[in-house]
Amino acid sequence: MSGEMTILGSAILALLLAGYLAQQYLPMPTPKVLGIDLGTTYCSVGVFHPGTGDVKVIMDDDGHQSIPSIVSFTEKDIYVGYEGLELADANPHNTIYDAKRFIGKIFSPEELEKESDRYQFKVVNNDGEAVYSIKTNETFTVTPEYIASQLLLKLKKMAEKYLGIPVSKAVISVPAEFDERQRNYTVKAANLAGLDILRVINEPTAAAMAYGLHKVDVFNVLVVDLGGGTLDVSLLNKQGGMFLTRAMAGNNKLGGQDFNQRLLQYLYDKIYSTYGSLPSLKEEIHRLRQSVEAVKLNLTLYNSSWVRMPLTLPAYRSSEPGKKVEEDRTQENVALNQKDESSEPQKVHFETEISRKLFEHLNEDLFQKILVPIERVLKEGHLGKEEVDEIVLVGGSTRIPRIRQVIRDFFSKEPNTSVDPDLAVVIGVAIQAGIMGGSWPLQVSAIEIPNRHLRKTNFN
Ligand SMILES: *[C@@H]1O[C@H](CO)[C@@H](O)[C@H](O)[C@H]1NC(C)=O
Ligand SMILES: *[C@@H]1O[C@H](CO)[C@@H](O)[C@H](O)[C@H]1NC(C)=O
Ligand SMILES: *[C@@H]1O[C@H](CO)[C@@H](O)[C@H](O)[C@H]1NC(C)=O
Ligand SMILES: *[C@@H]1O[C@H](CO)[C@@H](O)[C@H](O)[C@H]1NC(C)=O
Ligand SMILES: CC(=O)N[C@H]1CO[C@H](CO)[C@@H](O)[C@@H]1O
Repeated sequence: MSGEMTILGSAILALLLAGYLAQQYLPMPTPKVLGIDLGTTYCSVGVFHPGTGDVKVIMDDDGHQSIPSIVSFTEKDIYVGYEGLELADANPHNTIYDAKRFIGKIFSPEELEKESDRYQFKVVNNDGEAVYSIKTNETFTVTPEYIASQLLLKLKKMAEKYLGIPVSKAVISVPAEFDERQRNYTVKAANLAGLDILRVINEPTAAAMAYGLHKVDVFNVLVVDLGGGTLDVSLLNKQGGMFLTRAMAGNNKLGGQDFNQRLLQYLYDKIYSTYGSLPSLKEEIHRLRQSVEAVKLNLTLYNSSWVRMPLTLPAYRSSEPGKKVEEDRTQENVALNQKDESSEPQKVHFETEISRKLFEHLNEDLFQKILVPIERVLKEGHLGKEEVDEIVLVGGSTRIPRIRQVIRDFFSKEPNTSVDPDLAVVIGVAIQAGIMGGSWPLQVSAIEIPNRHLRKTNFN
């Protein structure tokens, strides 16, 4: 009997040894499971390389690590990502974006109407679900999950090109606040793209994993995700290597676009006070918006930046709809303006310096608003701010130095910012995909405990 045990024991040992040697001497195993971040405005795909333990975020043909979540329909074809973005201006009614805001969601008629007013494409109410009406040389409707499937198909192809083999399995992330229905529809979208979803994980959990927090000894993790238009704050607890979402709060009307708007308003005021009129050419307004974004990005690195551009301004005083113009319209002024209306537009070279200090001053109240949902999740989680072990910052807007400082000052603690905030989620999902792909036989396979009863508090 004991002899048999020994033989069995030796056999097992031999097997383990063979496995170990195989890992050492066989060619690097190819990743088999994709990690996908299907974002509202951008999406990305990554893989975990079992051999090296590195995550690779896969690039498109032009070297982008993320593609815009945009799908544009024309008579000829369906254009996805950057190709869809290029068509957005020329084909606005058939160019769909923000599909993640609609996927798997049931709306009241009023809610859906209000939502669709924000877009140039047509949203139709189909028993409470949103569908998009497309009109090329034919008229048809598509669902949000179909839009998502086109994005996922593109990501899948990028990954297959990089890996050189077909892939059919993936792990995908969703916002922590997604209910079961929204999760199911996200999975359905992946299935339409020929992907089998092994696990759906929450975005904040993925971000925490990108920092390796599943492997170190921490208990309370706070994830702040500030993107282009929304703020999401999640409080996670780690229990025996598993993350549990304890509380969520956010503001779905706060993000990079709002900071740009403040700067744009400042420039309008400056132009008006210097030249007495405002740009009216669509092209110039577009370029002004682009330089606002460029200045904001530069100010994350430099103390000051410049806006420099030629403008063609109407000779008379114009007023922007909704803009407050100083009340200096004396009788004389009005007469002057009327006379000027027929004269040539003035061509000027507009140039102004924007310091980081000025940008911070213009946005200080908005930056302070970030603390509201943070305080809320601490209160809901019955946690003092000194009990938070790690603070993880995600989303492009967390690059703004003043925002980091507001958070650092509140916690008297350095937040975790070393991972690219635009890629933290996809990196974390790829790590989970590596675990699911069995890169190491004894890896745990689950990293998250679902919390079905949690609701998110919104502050707008
Ligand atoms: C629309 O155009 C495409 C390609 O130009 C063509 O294949 C399709 O049959 C056309 N559909 C209709 C209804 O004319
Ligand atoms: C989601 O999908 C699962 C499995 O297919 C199903 O059991 C469940 O009822 C679905 N839930 C909703 C809300 O659609
Ligand atoms: C920016 O300004 C701060 C003080 O206001 C100074 O300490 C820092 O060196 C400056 N950085 C650059 C790049 O000029
Ligand atoms: C941003 O910084 C780069 C590098 O210094 C510079 O070349 C570029 O002109 C700057 N852009 C703006 C809008 O200030
Ligand atoms: C400020 C900072 O970088 N904090 C932590 C970020 O996360 C790692 C865990 O991987 C910690 O070791 C750092 O101290």
